Amino acid sequence: MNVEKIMTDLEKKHPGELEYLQAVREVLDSIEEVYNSNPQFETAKIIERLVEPDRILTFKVPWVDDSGNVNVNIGYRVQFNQAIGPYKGGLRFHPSVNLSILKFLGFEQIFKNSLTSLPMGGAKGGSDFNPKGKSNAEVMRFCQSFMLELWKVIGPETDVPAGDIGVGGREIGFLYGMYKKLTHEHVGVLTGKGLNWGGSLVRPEATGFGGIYFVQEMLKTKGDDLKGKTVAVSGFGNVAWGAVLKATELGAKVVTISGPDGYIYDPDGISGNKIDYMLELRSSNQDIVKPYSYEFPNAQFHQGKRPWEAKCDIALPCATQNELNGDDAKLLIKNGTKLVAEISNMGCTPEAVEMFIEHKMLFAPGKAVNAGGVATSGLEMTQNSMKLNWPAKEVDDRLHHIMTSIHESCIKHGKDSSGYVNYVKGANIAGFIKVANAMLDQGVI
Ligand code: 2IT
Repeated sequence: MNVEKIMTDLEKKHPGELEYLQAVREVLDSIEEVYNSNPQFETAKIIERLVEPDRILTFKVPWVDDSGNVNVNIGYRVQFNQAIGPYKGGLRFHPSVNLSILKFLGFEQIFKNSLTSLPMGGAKGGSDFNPKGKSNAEVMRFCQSFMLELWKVIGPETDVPAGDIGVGGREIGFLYGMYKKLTHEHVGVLTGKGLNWGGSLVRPEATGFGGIYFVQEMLKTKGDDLKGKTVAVSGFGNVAWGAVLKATELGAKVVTISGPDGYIYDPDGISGNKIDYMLELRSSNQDIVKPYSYEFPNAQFHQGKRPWEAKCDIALPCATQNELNGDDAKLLIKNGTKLVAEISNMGCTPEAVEMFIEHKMLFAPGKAVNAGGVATSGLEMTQNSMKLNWPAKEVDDRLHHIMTSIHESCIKHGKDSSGYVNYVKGANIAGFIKVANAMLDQGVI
């Protein structure tokens, strides 16, 4: 494989799809050596087949708002790869959504899902619809219209969507209701379902909890743990909430959360009822974090700034892609941060990642750190197939075990001769090998 040639060809075919090209380059750089020492991959053109999605569905989503106005959004499903299981991955509803973003997320999902050790292929979907500021009825009408197209290409053994940014329990409920009406079937076609109708305990917490379990393993390699550590978190949604909850439970002090409007610095730590307040903030239907500083006056609100300027031992991006850039990385390094783990998808820019690795910091990528979310979706699918519900402890124990084994895979494939663990390389190689071998076994399809 010649990485530069593949990238040049892809840039020609998909000009301007920056996030997608960024995600592909990171994987190619990581796997180049392994790929080229296994000529059977080149013969079968595994990489050329892997970087293009199996198919992309785009569709129109017309809906009527509460004032009677007709609105039109775009809906997408990118079915990327199904070598090791049915397509699986979230739906993102956010005004920034475009094909490049969904292709990057779908591509990453292939390797992430492979790392979980569960049989799930990679996919992603969503819409440029913004649920913030919309009424429940508007969100319902949008979701129903979205599912009127999506239902044709999904199914419990075909493609199992879930939530992502802007898609939580409420949206999954409306989507599921319409799917059921259209198909006359009550099946596990979506994950993140309500507990009364097929959902799994611990799924809401799973991405954040899994991320913190992974961080624990990273710290363990240095004989360290979370007790007494100062942690900076970005975002204030579902992922940030789960991470703050578990980090605090394990004795860390979380001092920041953030929104599009700026970040909160709480010198006393975000714990107890302040964590519950994050849920309130989220359901307030506004995309701002500032009200936290009215509710808890000891906390400061920093308008228009990102949390990476706060002094911390551990930084956890929990919001969206490329939310931590080279300048932020410099600040963190200057302030003595020892560990950065992406709980968001591709939270750091390539410049930032390069700096962390150059400085031999503990750094791990989203596809390993945040895999607990989709892993627990996989456990929800298992429970749906058995028509059984596991108790919370069973789900949490399995999640913990999966995160520990993903960490082991990263060490196995990412440790260099000096003993430094390159988690980016480790995660990409471990995720890739399994998918590539499955593709070899199954022929050119
Ligand atoms: O990025 C992700 O892994 C998710 N949004 C969760 C996907 C899933 O299918 O649970």
